[in-house]
Amino acid sequence: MNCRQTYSWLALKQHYNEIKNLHLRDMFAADTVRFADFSVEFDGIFADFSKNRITRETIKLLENLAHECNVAASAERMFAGKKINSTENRAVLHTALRRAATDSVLIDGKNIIPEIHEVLVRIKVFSEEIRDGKRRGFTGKIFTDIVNIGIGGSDLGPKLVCDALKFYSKRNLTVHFVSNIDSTHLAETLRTLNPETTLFIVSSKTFTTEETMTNARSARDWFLSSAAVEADVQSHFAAVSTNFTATEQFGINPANVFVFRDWVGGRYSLWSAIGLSVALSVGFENFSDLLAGARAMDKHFLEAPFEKNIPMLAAAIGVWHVNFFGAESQSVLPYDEYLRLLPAYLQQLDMESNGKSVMLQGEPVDFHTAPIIWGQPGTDSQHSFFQLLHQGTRLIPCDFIAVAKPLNPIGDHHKRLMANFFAQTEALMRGKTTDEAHDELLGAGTSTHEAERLAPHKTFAGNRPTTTFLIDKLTPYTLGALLAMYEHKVFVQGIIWGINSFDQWGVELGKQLAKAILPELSGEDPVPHDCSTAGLIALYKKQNVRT
Ligand code: G6Q
Repeated sequence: MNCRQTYSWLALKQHYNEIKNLHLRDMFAADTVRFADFSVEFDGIFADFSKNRITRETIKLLENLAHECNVAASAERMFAGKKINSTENRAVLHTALRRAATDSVLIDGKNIIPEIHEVLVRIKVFSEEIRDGKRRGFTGKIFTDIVNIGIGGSDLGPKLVCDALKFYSKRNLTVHFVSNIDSTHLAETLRTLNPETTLFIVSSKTFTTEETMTNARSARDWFLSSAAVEADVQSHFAAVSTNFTATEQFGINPANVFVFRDWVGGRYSLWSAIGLSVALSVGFENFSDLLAGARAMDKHFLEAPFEKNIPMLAAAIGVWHVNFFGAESQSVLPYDEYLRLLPAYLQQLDMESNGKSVMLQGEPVDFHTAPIIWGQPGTDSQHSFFQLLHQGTRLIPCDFIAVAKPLNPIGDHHKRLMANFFAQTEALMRGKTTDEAHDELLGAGTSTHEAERLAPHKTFAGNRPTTTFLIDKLTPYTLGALLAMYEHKVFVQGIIWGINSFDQWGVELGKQLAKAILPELSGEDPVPHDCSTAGLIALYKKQNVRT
């Protein structure tokens, strides 16, 4: 069903016209319980939605929309393993990866939970043996460096989590991530590493991805160019994949292969064996806590009433911004250095999932879907693009994320960080009127003429929507809950928009063309191109002569 044809969409349209000119400043002034009414506390994550341009009526209408679009029933179908990824005829079961061992989820009549837990036990044993120095390199030395070779979903999730949980990591075991096919990425990573103490994890769902396989082969060459012999590859390479045959062909010892299944999408795979690097870095207990946090969020998502359901509200308010206020982008602003990779991770999660223009039955959408996700950590970003957030011409809803208990307290740094955090959402909400700017200038001794000239430049329209997530403490558990929250937010939006959030056909065309161009770069006859592409290829071939 097209969401635009629902009763609630029409009602929301009318409601938008009624409230679009309300200013958040006035809404707060008139309603002292706004904060209490539009915020939700869940297990160490506090979400404040009150600084969005919503009223109680908005929430009611959005709830009706979710209801008319069958969001709750669709969520149950996903959790139950129905094949909701219709273009690939696959179930979507990243949530099963964090279920308890006693649970049961059936695919084609088979319970998949026992296999998930068998793999978890293997991850536990393997990661503990490496961390404890029981498993060593070919010369008997303890491993000091792990290199995860993977890209997209096989990189962004574990990279984010390893970085975010660095506080909990084993400091004498460094995890590196190599993703780009640009050889600089591999070369700069390996430059200081010792082959005797380096373990490679080749992470690829398909084990055919060009970037990953090219990097994996070059890493093996690098390893073999030391004193190692072919048989030593067995103790220095592990793999995470759904393609057991290909890992074997590559020469990886089956005992070092950790499997997952095709019902886990790449960008949803950090909970699977793709999290092996996480378990190596922070230990299996912490990896389990990450899963537990996500599991708790799954329960909250399935059970909490709409008006107290964090992912539902985040999703519905996001739809409200995109489809009614015409917001083109959404900024993610973590005020915690450990969460600096969150915007990049969410770019893939959100834009690869919902960057679609075709509905489930193949008809084109006649409304906007995923916003452009972007962001950087605060306070750094305050000194760059915040100008546009405050005074630019576009409406950019922002997620502000901070942690109440700092992991590395030094002096009053955290208070200063948080003062900025609170000030920014207040400023974006309130703004500053021209009169206020004018009076302020006069108060500072500026002449009347000068105050009039400068006041428009110092005016802030305000009324810019923000959602605040205040995390009690950054732990594996709260991180797991936060990431699962975003997964469900993306899911709900995909259901409302009637698109398939779990395929990614849009990345295929470029891959196909690259395959055709590659032989041409090595001297084979050119394939037909437009004159721009042909001209650029010819120029590159001329310039790329090795000196
Ligand atoms: C994610 C995508 C994509 C994928 C990479 C890597 O949802 O499917 O980012 O993760 O293309 O794929 P492999 O894991 O198969 O190498």
